[in-house]
Parts: sequence; C-alpha cells; structure tokens
Amino acid sequence: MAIIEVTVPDIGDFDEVTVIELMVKPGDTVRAEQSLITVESDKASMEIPSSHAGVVKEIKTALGDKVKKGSLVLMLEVAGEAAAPAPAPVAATAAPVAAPAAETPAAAPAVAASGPVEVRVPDIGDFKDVTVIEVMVKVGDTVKLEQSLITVESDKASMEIPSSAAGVIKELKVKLGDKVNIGDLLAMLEGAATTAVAPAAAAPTPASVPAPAASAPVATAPATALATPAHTPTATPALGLPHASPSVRKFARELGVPLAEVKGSGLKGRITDADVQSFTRSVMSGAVQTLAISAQQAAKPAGGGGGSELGLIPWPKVDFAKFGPIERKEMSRIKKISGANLLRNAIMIPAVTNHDDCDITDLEAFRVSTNKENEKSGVKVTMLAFLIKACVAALKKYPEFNSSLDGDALIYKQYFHMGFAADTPNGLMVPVIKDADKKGIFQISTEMSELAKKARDGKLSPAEMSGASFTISSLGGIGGRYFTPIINAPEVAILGVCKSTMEPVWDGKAFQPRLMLPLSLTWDHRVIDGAAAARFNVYLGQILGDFRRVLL
Ligand code: CAO
Repeated sequence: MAIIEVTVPDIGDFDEVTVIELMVKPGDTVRAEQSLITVESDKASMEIPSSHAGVVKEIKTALGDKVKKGSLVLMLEVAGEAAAPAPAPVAATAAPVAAPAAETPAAAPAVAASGPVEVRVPDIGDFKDVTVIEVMVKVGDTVKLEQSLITVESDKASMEIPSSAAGVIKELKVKLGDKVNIGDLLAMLEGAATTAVAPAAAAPTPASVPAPAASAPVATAPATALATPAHTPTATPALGLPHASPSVRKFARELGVPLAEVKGSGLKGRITDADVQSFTRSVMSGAVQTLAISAQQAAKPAGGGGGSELGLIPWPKVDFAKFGPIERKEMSRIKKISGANLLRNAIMIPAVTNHDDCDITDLEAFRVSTNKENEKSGVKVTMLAFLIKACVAALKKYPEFNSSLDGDALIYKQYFHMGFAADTPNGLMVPVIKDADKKGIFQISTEMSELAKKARDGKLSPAEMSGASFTISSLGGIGGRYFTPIINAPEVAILGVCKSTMEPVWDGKAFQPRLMLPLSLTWDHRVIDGAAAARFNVYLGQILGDFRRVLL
C-alpha cells in the first residue's frame, strides 16, 4: 500500500478553473478513471478522473477553489506496484499532455464576408457524436462573434460551441438531441463578418477543416472538453440550462427528474447528485409535486401560463365577488398534476377524434348471463373488461396505436399495458392493467375493481399508475353520447366509451332493436392517419359485435 497524490491533469489552455463539485469523500473506494471533482470555466464544465484505483485518504481541494494543471486533488491509498515506497509522493496525472496553446489560437480579427457564411463545429478533439442538449439561438437572431450557439454534452463534459462569425441566423442546421462531430454544419449566417481563417486548426469556419490528429487536443475527455472551442471563451451564460454537471444531468434524465425544478445546494446553486436524489425522494413521498409548478402556472391569470407565451391575450381576471357570494377552494393535488399534464397533451398533440357506434347486443347478453352463472364467485364482469380485451386485439392488428414517439422514431411496445380512467373524489386517476393480453376477462375484471377501489381510496402506488401503452376512458356507467378524450402522453391514442343505448338499426329489411355502444377514438396525427384510425374503430366494432373474433 502507498499513498499517492492525484493531481489535475493537463486541461489545455484553461487556467484557474473553479471546483464546483466534490464527487467523492475520504474513505470512498474509487476506480481508475472514476470522476473525482467537477470543474468549470465560463464555457464548459468537466469531470476530473482519478489516475488510479484506490481508497480516498484525504481531499486536498474544496468547493470554490481555483485549480489548474498539477493542482493537488486528493491523496489516494493504492495497492500493487505503486505501493512500493517512493522517495516522494507520486504525482499522478490522469491525462496525456494536451495540445500546446499555440495549436488552439484565439479568433482572428473579423473581416467582411460577401455571402452567407457557414458555421461549423470546431475541433472538439477526440469527442465523437456529442449530443446537442441546448440550442441557444433561433432563426432571425443576430449573433456576435464567439457568441455561444449550442451546448453539447458527452458523458463526461458539456461545452458551448461559439459562433465563428457575427451576423443574422438564416438557418439552423441542428436541433436538440442531434449528434454532432467536428466539421458538422451548425448554422447559416447572413450579413456576416467572419473571422480570417488561420491556417490549420484555427477558427471553426467552413475552411477550418478538422485539425490533424497530431494537433488535436489530447486523449482524455476532460482535457479535450476544456481545450475544445478554438475561440477565446466569452462570458455568455448558458441560457436556461440548469446548473449541473453532465453526469448529474444524465442521472436526472435517467430518473425523469426535471432539473429545472431541482434546487441546487452546490456552489452558486449548482445541482448535485444528492439534490437529484433528495428531489426524487420528496416526489415519491408526496412532499413535492413535480408538475405543481406548471399546474400553478396553468391556473395563473396572466404571464406564466396565462397564455402570453403563446401570444394569446391574457386570461380574464374577474372579481367574481362583485356578482354574488363565492367560496375559493384549492384544487386537489391530483387535479393540479393531471391538469398540467392534460394542458400539455392538449396543446402539444395534434389530436383528432373519430366517433363510431358498435353493436354489443350479443356481447351484453353474454356478459349478463356470465355474471348470473358466476354470481357466487363475487367477481362481476363489466363491459370495460371486454373492451380492454378487444382493444388488445386491435392494438395487435394496428401496432402504431401501441407506440410512442421518440424524436423522429417510433417505439413499438411489445407489451399491452392498458390504462383506464377512474373517477375518484380527488380527481381523475389512470390505473394500469399490466399484460392484459395474457389475462382472461375474470382476472381483468378482478384487477380492475381492485385498482379502481385503490384509486378511490387514494392508495394507488406509482407503479400501479405507470407503464400504460393505451388508455380507455369509460363514461358508460354514467351517460352521454360521445366525447373527445385527451391522449395520455406519451401514448398516441385513447378510446373514449359512452353509455350504450337500444337503437333501431336497419338490417336491410327492417329496423331491429340493437344495443349500440358509442366509441370515441382520439389519436395523435403525427403517428396515425385518419384511415388507420377508421380501420381501428371498424375492427374494434367487429370484435365487440362478435367476440369470437378475438380468437382469430
Ligand atoms: N353502457 C351502458 N352501461 C354501462 C356501460 C356502457 N358502456 N359501462 C358500464 N355500464 C354500466 C355497468 O354495467 C354498471 O351497471 P350495473 O351496476 O347495472 O351492472 C354501471 O354502468 C356502473 O359501471 P361501473 O362504472 O361501476 O363499472 P365500469 O367497469 O364500467 O367502470 C370505472 C369502472 C372505474 C372505469 C368507472 O367507475 C369510472 O370511474 N368511470 C369514469 C371514468 C372517467 O371519469 N372518464 C372520464 C375521463 S376524462 O377523459
């Protein structure tokens, strides 16, 4: 065993970066390359990895410290060869030497450009396929030379990519989630004054071809990240980006935590792993509502959700007390949360609803006789259980109804988890019958009544409300003819069902009394076409008309 020093590796031109996060503590066992601290310049943040595996003995830096290449990070107890007694502590650097400063020149003076100018990703060293996590400008914006255009992120570092020219953005060539590499086109600028392109690996204009490998900044992620933008960084803040390191952002994404709602306890309000964890715990315990903010915004009369963001006139502000007695009551937590979800889904999804009727005369007769035969079992079979089974069959035949949008791709689910809207004293809830394709009508009926009871008693667990791939909203027990249910995103369709009624149906020779069930299928037009929706409803109607078809 020996104690070694772990120091800051070569981080290129960046001197005096601030320590914004300590990711380990004395006693922790760390792997080689495991991130120890996060440092930040005004343009990039990066994690400094450990040069060795071992046990942390002492942390030699503190939050807010300014560090540079060679600064002592911590003392590590290591095993093996390194344990041999050394005359002096071994200074370990995690990264090979970075590119000499001369190879990352500052931007050259601006000169007038004649036509539209391309802005490309500058030399970002070894980084391949980094993800665009923020687009900081839009078409029509006037940008200054070196103004940050986008933020990209690898699994270890994030950085802002500056503009190589000043001008007006005519076209943006990247969007959130895109993967970019050196030389990729970011934007077209007009009226631009571009930088005079220095030879070799200079400014990221079209002429700035990727730097030759020999001059590319170093091998390890952190050093590359900080050494990346060829322009001298300016202090443009990252607009709206929560203050957190890439690994914290990744962690939050994995948990589905909206970072914008997490309060950072780190330096300058930086969000740490612990903040994300404690936010998750608060949500799970009900102490915090993730969507409460948007729900409150939705209810605000003006600004923050009042319509002004959409260019609408403000929500009317009326003193109702002027017209008669009133009572003000806070909405339930469930109503606030579901309201925010419904608002988002109603606004963001280009939804269309197809209405149809189907003949359930025989199915209802079968349901009634089944219930009579099984009176003693205590399980009451409801029409909704048959609807769930029928929808599973239709989803199998038309799989895009069982999908979700993921950027430009569709995720086709091979499971059939069916949500059903349940009316509760506190508001609408959507419990989920998992793997409905593998369950019979009795089991579905039993589970449904248990879940509906739990919903009414406020005892549903998050697991019992998650994972639905399609939802049915039945008002059949109440009444009404048709309605337009709102899609439960990220699902792409929802079936609304109303009360069946006896109606005269023409059979070609005479009117016959038939029990007709009104169906209202709302679907996301980005994923589903009108013809497919009509076919889905027709097929559903055929199954409900003759349930033996489920077996086909
Ligand atoms: N047509 C005619 N009668 C129907 C029917 C239909 N489509 N669906 C149910 N019924 C009857 C049932 O047979 C039952 O009658 P009996 O008591 O005589 O047997 C009665 O209506 C009550 O049924 P139910 O509502 O208890 O049972 P269900 O399985 O149909 O529904 C549940 C269960 C949890 C979905 C329901 O209680 C509920 O909460 N519905 C409201 C859902 C909602 O709010 N949707 C709107 C969301 S906004 O998008």
